Amino acid sequence: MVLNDNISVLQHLRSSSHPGHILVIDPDDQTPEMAAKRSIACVLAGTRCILVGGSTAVDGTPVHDTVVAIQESLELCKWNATQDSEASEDDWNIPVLLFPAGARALSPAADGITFMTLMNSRNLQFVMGEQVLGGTIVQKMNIEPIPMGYIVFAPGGKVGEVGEADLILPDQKERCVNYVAAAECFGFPLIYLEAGSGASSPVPPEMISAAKKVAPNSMIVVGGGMHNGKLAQQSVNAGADWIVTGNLTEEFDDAAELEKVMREYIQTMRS
Ligand code: 1GP
Repeated sequence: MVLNDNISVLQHLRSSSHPGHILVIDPDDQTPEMAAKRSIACVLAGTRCILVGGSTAVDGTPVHDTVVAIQESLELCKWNATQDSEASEDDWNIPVLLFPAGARALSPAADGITFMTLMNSRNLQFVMGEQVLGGTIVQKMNIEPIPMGYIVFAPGGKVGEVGEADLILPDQKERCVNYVAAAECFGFPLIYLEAGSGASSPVPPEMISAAKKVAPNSMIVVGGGMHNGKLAQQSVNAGADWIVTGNLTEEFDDAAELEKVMREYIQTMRS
């Protein structure tokens, strides 16, 4: 699967300027129309990738409808850009990736999928079970798998609970390093350090910097509880390549207001 004529999703992620911003859309929390509206506002603010999924979205239908709505809106913006000499079409080549809870929450309308293993789950189903069910489906759907090591930190939230994660606690830096080093040895291009959506505290910066040190070839993705640009900036300073935001964007139904908030967020994150 290619994003445009010759760029794969992974190439897009690698060649985007870092730190970059990723929006996560939970189809359980919003209509496809609202998801599309929020996605466009965030892309205008500087978001360079959109993930669709959540820890409870197990049925494919809301996921598929949401992916289709986002793709249609991006296509429309891209077409508009071709009519405007000052706008760039490329700015609208934004990958829409599945961020699935399991093998059923998939859609062929996506550009790719974070093909992940929840490395610190106690349940093998999340480490390798869903993946064995989903691999064939992903190949048939012809969506690009982006291999990802997914590691859940305290407090962990819903994903920690549903994914039965043996959470990494704030004083367990060595465990963090061991998981991340293993992820690097597997060759995962993405390693996602997750504190859980809406977490009261994000992944500690010292964990991120320790992770970055042992995984120089991977992109470090950090998400969960970064509800302002300052928190995102701390993660970036510690070594995060990508910052993921979900909850915050759901506070805004007005596109112009969301664009303004996210523009400031991304600017602060990069400053
Ligand atoms: C969830 O890490 C993401 O998987 C985003 O977290 O909703 O707290 O921004 P928030």
